[in-house]
Amino acid sequence: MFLLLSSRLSTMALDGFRAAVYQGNLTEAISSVQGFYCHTLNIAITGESGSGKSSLINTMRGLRAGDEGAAETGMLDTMTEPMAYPDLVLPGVTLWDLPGVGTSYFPLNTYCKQLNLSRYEFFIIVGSQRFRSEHARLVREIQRMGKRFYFVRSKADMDLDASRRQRPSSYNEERILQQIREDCRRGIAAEGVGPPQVFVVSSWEPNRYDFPLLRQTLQAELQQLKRQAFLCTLPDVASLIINQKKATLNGEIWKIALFSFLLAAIPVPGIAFLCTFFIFRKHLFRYYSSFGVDDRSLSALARQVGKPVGELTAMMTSSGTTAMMALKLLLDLVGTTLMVAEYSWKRFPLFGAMVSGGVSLVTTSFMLQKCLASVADDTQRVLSKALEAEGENTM
Ligand SMILES: Nc1nc2c(ncn2[C@@H]2O[C@H](COP(=O)(O)OP(=O)(O)O)[C@@H](O)[C@H]2O)c(=O)[nH]1
Ligand SMILES: [Mg+2]
Repeated sequence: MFLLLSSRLSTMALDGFRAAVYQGNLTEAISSVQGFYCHTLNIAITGESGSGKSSLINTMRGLRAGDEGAAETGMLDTMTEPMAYPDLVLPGVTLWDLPGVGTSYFPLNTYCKQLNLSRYEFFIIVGSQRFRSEHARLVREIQRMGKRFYFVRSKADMDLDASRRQRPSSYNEERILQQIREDCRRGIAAEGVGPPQVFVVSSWEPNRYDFPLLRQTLQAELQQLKRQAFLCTLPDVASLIINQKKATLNGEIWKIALFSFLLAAIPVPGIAFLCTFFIFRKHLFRYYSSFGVDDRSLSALARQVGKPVGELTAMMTSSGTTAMMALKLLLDLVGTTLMVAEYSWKRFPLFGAMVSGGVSLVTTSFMLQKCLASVADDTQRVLSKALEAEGENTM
């Protein structure tokens, strides 16, 4: 009952979010989904083949290899499809046992695409040796998707055993564990992730090393992870609405272009240039404010998500490209208008006016379409950044 009620509320929140994005009120869009989260969390257990992914899943579920319902483990990796295992303690959590990275079926370069990693909300990277390029690649990919992960360094018992045999006199368990943690943290930090969450475990000894901490941390962070998972779905929801709005505004461009045609057809040299310039400028600002990415709206949004406004304005790439494009097109327009004025207006005023108006019509409509597209892209980037910041606020 609780889940049903909550999912109905989530649907209402999503409707509010969509409406606010359509109205260009991004602060309202974020407010409308405050307090909502996903009810399920799909955790992908990934890493190289043989690193102990399946064994970790079994241990997390309180099972041993060979128990009924346990994941298959062993020396051979014949897995070609991800397998789902519900967590037996944490509500709504599914652990996905993924095939190993870097095998002949799943080479490093195509692994993320082949397994469509974007469908998982959270990741546990399992590595059984030193931090390697495969791990770095996974870290980068997860980061690129704006998602989070834990790094689990497995088979701690083997490292400790080897160390004990090699240097029995200077053997110090905590020091070795710390060295392993440091190696992993360094590797992850080199990919620009901080602070890395690293757990050194042995699936054969679930009560020792960092295994209890891994379970406690996941349990403690579960609500936040579900909230972040929910926020991660919103850019796609927004994308549909932003495209819808772009299509509507695109459909109106011909009217504006026609207006600019009529004005530019007035047989006074230079008028086409001025008309196109002012019409373009007026509508560009209208696009910024109607999508909610004008200066005032961006400041309000930055305040709401607790980020410096510069982080949001950095997402706005349209201003630069639009200005350059406008300048070039306007210069072309001035040239054409002057030429038309020189050769046609004096002798064939009607022809001159038509050419001048036509150039203005084409230029206005081309520029507005381009600007609209880049303002829409900016909106998508700004909103994604704001949602990411909102996700960080829940941490
Ligand atoms: N000593 C030790 N061996 C482990 C541990 N975890 C897994 N293994 C062994 O490593 C091999 C591969 O494990 P598996 O879970 O199948 O790896 P996967 O391919 O990543 O799923 C198996 O023979 C496991 O018994 C561990 O924590 N300690
Ligand atoms: Mg396996």
